[in-house]
Amino acid sequence: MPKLYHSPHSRSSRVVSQLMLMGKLDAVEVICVDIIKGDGSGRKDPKNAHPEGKVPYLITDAGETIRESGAIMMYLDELFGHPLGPKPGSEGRGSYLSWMYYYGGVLEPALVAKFSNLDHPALVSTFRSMEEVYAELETALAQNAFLLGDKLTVADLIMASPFHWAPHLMPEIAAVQEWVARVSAALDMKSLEDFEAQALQRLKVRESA
Ligand SMILES: N[C@@H](CCC(=O)N[C@@H](CS)C(=O)NCC(=O)O)C(=O)O
Repeated sequence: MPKLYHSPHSRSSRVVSQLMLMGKLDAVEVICVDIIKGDGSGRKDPKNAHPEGKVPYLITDAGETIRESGAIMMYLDELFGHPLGPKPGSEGRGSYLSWMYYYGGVLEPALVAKFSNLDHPALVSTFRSMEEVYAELETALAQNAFLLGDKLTVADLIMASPFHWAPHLMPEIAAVQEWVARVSAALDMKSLEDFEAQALQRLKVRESA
């Protein structure tokens, strides 16, 4: 069984949401670990196999390790028969790959620059800014309910995720706001919250042991 290293209310939560949506949460061993949070609290958990103590991190059945949310999410979609993404060679695959890489290569750096108030020409010339990300999303969603058309894919899960944990970064663009709401509605937020509460509890019990 693949092992997923997860910390509640973090970037690995979207992987848990994906597994829930695919009905495959029981097919992966979720190992809950502590991480160092943005405010400096927490710790680098010795139980976490990630070399830098980050989450998510996946170890496959063959013992191969996978880092980076996008890679893990695409791997899990493939492993379980592509329920949430186009298969290699099928229509939409190029767009899907573009969004998955755009997330890690553009959205994340632009997002971190924005919430850290970093404004350096090298950042903008290399990654562009959240304004361009918002414009890309608006264009993609002008005619479609989801990024690849009328079906939700892993690309929606990863691209919408920052607006779930940082709603203040949501642009005043109706098409984007409605899309984020559609992605939230497709996810089982209540089950995710219950799962996260139990994970937090397990971590607390471990800490006090
Ligand atoms: N680009 C990575 C980022 C992973 C990441 O930074 N995760 C945070 C949790 S939201 C973390 O583990 N932080 C702990 C640390 O930096 O030590 C991905 O998306 O997988």
